[in-house]
Amino acid sequence: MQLNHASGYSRRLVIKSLGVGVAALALGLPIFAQSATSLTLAAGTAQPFVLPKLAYAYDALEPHIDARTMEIHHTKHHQAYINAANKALEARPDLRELSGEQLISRLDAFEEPLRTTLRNQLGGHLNHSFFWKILAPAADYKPGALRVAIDKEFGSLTALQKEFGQAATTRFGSGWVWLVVQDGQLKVISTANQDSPLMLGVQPVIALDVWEHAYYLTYQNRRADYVKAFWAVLNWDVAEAAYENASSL
Ligand code: MN3
Repeated sequence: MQLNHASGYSRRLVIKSLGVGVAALALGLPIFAQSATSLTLAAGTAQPFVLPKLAYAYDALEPHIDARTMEIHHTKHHQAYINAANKALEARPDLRELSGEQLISRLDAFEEPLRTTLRNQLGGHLNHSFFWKILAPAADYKPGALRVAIDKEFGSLTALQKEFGQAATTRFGSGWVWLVVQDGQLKVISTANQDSPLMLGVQPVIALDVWEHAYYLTYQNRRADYVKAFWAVLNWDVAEAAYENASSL
């Protein structure tokens, strides 16, 4: 949809068009949560955006992801995305009631440079918010419907890990690798920079940040080793919940 962004009237149109899409935006994840029937926003996705607290200590993922990396990644990198997204939206009180998920899912409705700023900075905020939740100290999990679906659709967890690792190591430069649900099917995709799977209309189940800042202190250039280590700190309970929500849409 191309809108004339110079007039206040068109800005009201943007809100109206976004509002109509609310029911379709049932992004039922803990972080991407947006009730299909309510405008109540999940913590952290309402404006102004705030840095979510982690459910574990910075050193809780060692030796797989070191404490210093976690602290810098969370307090510096993620905070910077939040600050930039909030700054860009300061001048747009007409968009204040929209959640991060609503904004990122409708980027085409916005003019430049706002569109690119939201893509990069709000994308960074939402991606990292999901990433912190999908991580956890090593623990025993009870395999659920997601693990059954992985076996069915990929053949085995090992086969998924191989495909995921392939996507992670071949993503040139900075980006993310995702296990998503698309049309009811599990699929491995990667996105460049801070592009969100919500921009593609697909729901994330598992996410891995493959920017160098996510692993460089411990792994330097060894991205493949970081990707392997990731599976030891994956929170399968959250992944199962994300899968269940994505599958119910
Ligand atoms: Mn990052």
